[in-house]
Formats: sequence, C-alpha cells, structure tokens
Amino acid sequence: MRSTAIEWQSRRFAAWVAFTERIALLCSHKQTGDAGMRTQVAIIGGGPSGLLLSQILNQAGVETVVLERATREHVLGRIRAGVLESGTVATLRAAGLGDRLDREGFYHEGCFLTDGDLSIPIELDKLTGRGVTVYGQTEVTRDLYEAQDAMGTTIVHGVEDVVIQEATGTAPFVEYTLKGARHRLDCDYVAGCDGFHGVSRKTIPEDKRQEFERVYPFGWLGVLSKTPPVSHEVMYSNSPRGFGLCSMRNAELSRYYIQVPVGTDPNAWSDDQFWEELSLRLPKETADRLVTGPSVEKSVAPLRSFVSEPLRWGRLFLVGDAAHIVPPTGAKGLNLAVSDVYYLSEALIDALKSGNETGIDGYSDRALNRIWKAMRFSWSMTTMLHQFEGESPFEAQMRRATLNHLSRSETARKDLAENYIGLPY
Ligand code: RFL
Ligand code: PHB
Repeated sequence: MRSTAIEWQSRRFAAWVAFTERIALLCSHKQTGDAGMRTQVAIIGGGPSGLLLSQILNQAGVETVVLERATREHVLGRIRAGVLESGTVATLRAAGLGDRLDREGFYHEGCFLTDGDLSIPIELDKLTGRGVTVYGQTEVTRDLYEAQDAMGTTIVHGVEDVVIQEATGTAPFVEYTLKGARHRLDCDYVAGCDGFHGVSRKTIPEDKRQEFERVYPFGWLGVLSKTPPVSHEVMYSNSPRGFGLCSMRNAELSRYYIQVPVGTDPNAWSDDQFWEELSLRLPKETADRLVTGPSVEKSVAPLRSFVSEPLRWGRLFLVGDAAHIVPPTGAKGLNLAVSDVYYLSEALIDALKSGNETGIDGYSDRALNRIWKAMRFSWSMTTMLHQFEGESPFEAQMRRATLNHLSRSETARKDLAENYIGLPY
C-alpha cells in the first residue's frame, strides 16, 4: 500500500517535470522556432572555405555546424577556380581529400604568357621546384561534401536571414530561418565563410573594420566547352583587343575567358562570336589550333581587389571571399581561402582543445600577411595583361615592356613563378 503511494507520488512528480519542460520548450519555440542546437564552431557558408574548415576541425574532434543558404546542387554547379597551388594540394591531402585529386588532377610544370605572337614560357617547376595542379573548384567541393557525409557532420542547406549575435561576448549564437521556422545555434566561435555577399563581414560594425578596394572597369566572359584544350598549359594572353585566357579541366574539357566591358550580358555573346574574339587575342599559331564547339556554360565575372581588415571581431572570424577578393588573373582566390582555413583551423583547435588562445589572437595578422602579397600579385598580373578603357598609349607600352622584360629575364620569370605557385604558409 505504502509503495503504491510512493509510486503514485513519483509518477506525479515525473509528470510535473515533463510539464514544466514542455512549457520551457514551448517558450523557446516561440522565441527561436525550436529548442536550439549547440556546437563548438558555427560555420556560415558551405562553399570551399566553410566545408574545408568543417572537415579539418571535425578530423581533430571539434564539432561544427555548417549553415548554407543554397542547395548542394547549386553550390556544385558554380564553375570557378581551376588552378591549385602546391600548398593547397598539401592541405587538401592532409584533410583526407587527396585520393581523387591525385588521380584526376593535372600537375602543370609551367604556364605561358603571350603578347601578340610572342610566347613566354614560365617554367614554374624548373624555376622554383614546384608546379601547380589543375583541378576544378567544383571537384574540390564535391570531394569535400563526400568526405563530410562520410564523417556524418551537420550541413544545413536552405538557411535564410542568418544573424550572428553576441560575437563580442563569451556566448555567441547564430539565428536563422529554415523552412519558415526561426532557429538558434549556440556556439563557442563563429566562422564567416559566406563569400563576398554574405552577412558575416557586415556583422562587424563599420567603425571596427577598414576596407580597401579596387573595382576594375572590365569583367571576364568565361566559356566551358567539351573540346580538347588548345594548350597543354594555362595561357594568359595580352593583345591590342584585350586579355584572353586558355585553361582546362581535363583532356576533353576546356575553360576559356576573354576580357569584356563591365556589365556585359553573357547571353549577348553567341558561341561563334566568343571563339572569333578569343582567336584574335591569341598568338596566330595557337589560334590556328583552337578547337571550338558549343559552350556548356557561359558567364561573366566582375573583377575586383578587396580586403576588409581585421579578420576577427570578438569570437567571429572571417575566412576566404568573405574577407577578401582578388581578380582571378593570378588564380589566387581559392588558394587564399585554403591558407586562411589552414591558419584558422590550427588556431581554433588550439583554443578549443588546449585553451591556448595565442593562435586565435594572431589569426588576423598571420592571414593578412599572406593575403596582401597575393593581392599585390593578382593586381600586377591584371595590370600587366588587361586593357583599361580610356588608357593612353603609354599604358599599352608599359604592358608590352613588362612582358618583353619577362621574356628576356630569368630573374623576372622566377619572381613571377614564385608568386604563381604560391608563397609559403
Ligand atoms: P564562396 O565560394 O563564395 O562560398 C561562400 C558560400 O556561402 C554561401 N552564403 C551564405 N550561406 C549562409 N548565409 C548567408 N547569408 C550566405 N551568403 C552566402 C554561398 O551560397 C556560398 O556557398 O566563398 P569561399 O568558400 O570563401 O571560396 C572562395 C572561392 O570560391 C573563390 O575565391 C574562387 O572561386 C576564386 N577564383 C579562383 N581562385 C583560385 O584560387 N584559382 C583560380 O583559378 C580561380 N579562378 C575564381 C576563378 C573566381 C572566379 N569568379 C567566378 C569570380 C575564376 C573565376 C571566374
Ligand atoms: C580556370 O581554369 O578557371 C582559371 C585558370 C587560371 C586563372 C583563373 C581561372 O588565373
């Protein structure tokens, strides 16, 4: 009899606890849409920066949640970078992403610059002991998604209205909308990997950041075509009609670009017009070998140099295109994103695993040191190879003299090669 009363009382107590918990849950639902999640590092953006950071942190036993605005298909559909520095390749290998990269990536011992019919081989490997690897950003991203799936990490797609809260406090959190409901993600740190148009950089008050920018008065019209590449190495061409670039993804897939005025509509260019204009910007001997075909993708990318300093605001860190943009002429954007991730992952692991905050305190300066040198290189390659509207004939002569000097001076070629293959981390 007595035990039945105790049982009854404890059942009432349990029901009361369940009731109060339910009320608490309902209150938090009202505020945030659910009871909230917790992770160690909240990563905004599931492009190459965000995914690689998540990969390295999870490998080290640090929990992450990636919040990505777009669908996975959309992220994988973006045709972007193609040239990986050896430091990038080493970082990807160390993160367990080397298998397909080593099988399908193409090691390039050099690249070419041309000016009219003058062709200047830049023997990267011979001059520096290292080359570059041609492997599309799309493939890097695909490998990252597969590795993340295998590890069972959390990537939330389709998030909207991301707001980073309390970044300068000790308990930051991120709010976002998913399928109409508001959610809350508590964390120790936030990594802003959401590209140039993301919310992370804009979360830092204007008076706490300094921006440096150069917008170029032209863009790149890019075409992907199922045709064999015209050159076995990447070729950057200066010509009186403007810049042209011949690149590739594999033996049957080529990527070409031409400089076009800012604001150009890619659909205003037929494939035939594109091939004709590209041919006119290449050395005749190269143009004669060009195999043309229907484009499978055509888009225009604007060109800008941009840096926002510092890369840290309290517990929020900026990574990759969220903090800096380079014109693609030096093939540095993705590579810089990878070196940022390398520095930040090391710092966050130290802070979260050993309580050592020296790395996170030094992250911004360490990353910016490398970023500014890549900025300079990308700007100088852009200036050397593009025609600026309204420029005087003097500017064209300077470009030609620089290219002429490169063709004669191994010292000049070595300097270019050292920057192109990527400065040390
Ligand atoms: P990304 O790739 O822009 O990814 C950011 C991700 O964040 C998501 N996002 C948000 N998610 C949640 N909430 C929000 N509010 C969000 N806002 C945005 C986006 O959907 C996206 O998925 O930045 P990340 O990860 O920093 O990566 C940077 C690289 O993509 C970029 O630097 C390179 O593509 C640049 N680049 C090149 N880099 C190289 O190293 N070598 C090259 O050969 C090279 N060629 C190129 C390039 C870029 C180009 N374009 C299109 C500008 C060639 C071109 C034509
Ligand atoms: C590319 O293959 O898309 C590519 C190659 C070299 C660059 C930029 C883009 O500098």
